[in-house]
Amino acid sequence: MTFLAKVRAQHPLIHNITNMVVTNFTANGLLALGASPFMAYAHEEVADVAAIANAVVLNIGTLDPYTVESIQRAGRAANESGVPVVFDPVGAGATPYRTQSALQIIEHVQVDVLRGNIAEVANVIGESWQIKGVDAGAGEGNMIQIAEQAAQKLKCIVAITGEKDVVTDGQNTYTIANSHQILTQVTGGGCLLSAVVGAFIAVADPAQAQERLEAVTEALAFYGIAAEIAYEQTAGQGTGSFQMQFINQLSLVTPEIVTARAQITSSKA
Ligand code: ATP
Ligand code: TZP
Ligand code: MG
Ligand code: MG
Repeated sequence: MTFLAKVRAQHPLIHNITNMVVTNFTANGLLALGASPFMAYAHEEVADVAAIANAVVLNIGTLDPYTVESIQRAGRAANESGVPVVFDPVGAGATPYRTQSALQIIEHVQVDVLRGNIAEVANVIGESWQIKGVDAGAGEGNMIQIAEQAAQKLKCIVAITGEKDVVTDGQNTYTIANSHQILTQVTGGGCLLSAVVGAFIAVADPAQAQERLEAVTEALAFYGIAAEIAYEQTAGQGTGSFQMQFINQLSLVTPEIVTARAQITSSKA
């Protein structure tokens, strides 16, 4: 059974601590996929929610001290209960506060998947890379190298997205060519992807590291294929129509379509 089929059969509960820009888009995207979104931030309940979730997705898009504390409490509770944690370090490198908060989170929480654009991931591991707000700018270096370096340093799976996406555990690396550039013109394209990665890793066997890596890779291929089909169906109509059709495709793309369209290549570090 593919991970997509398992998500649709199991409806994993995804605890999101995310940003105020993408909250509704994230919840609707997860519902379309077949997962159950749950947004919960209060210090009084985040540990309890994380412990009963099937994955926890942490995002610093509109961070403040209260949310950073919520993220750390949820992350630690997830670690204690063996619940997988996805971290999206939105805008790391854009301001010292954002970078320091991202570093503080990875110091206190064992992250299972780090998902970001190349600038965010580079800044999290102390490599400089230009970032304009939440969007990656120019930098020196190779996407695969930075991803592998980050995975080895943080001992987790790293997914860097851009024109192509890279997923690696520091040893085995997959490059995914599915996607469409129009996704970058819809806010939350990356944040929802991080939540979708949470839904896919939620249904992978935690004892099987390779299975987790494959689940994250399938999540990115599935998401890119949904974007490709949504674009094919709304070409010329603008980003609003694309956004609506993209949510539709998250519910309509089947495992068979993923198998037929996936463009995945593998390499070794
Ligand atoms: P940023 O804030 O820089 O936009 P992000 O966190 O939103 O980053 P992206 O890198 O935009 O994340 O990735 C979100 C989705 O958009 C991924 O599925 C990725 O494959 C796709 N994507 C990003 N850039 C491109 C591109 N130039 N061409 C095609 N697809 C892209
Ligand atoms: N500002 C702070 S968070 C955010 C914006 C615009 C959303 C970023 O979403 P994404 O998925 O990284 O494009
Ligand atoms: Mg984007
Ligand atoms: Mg982002």
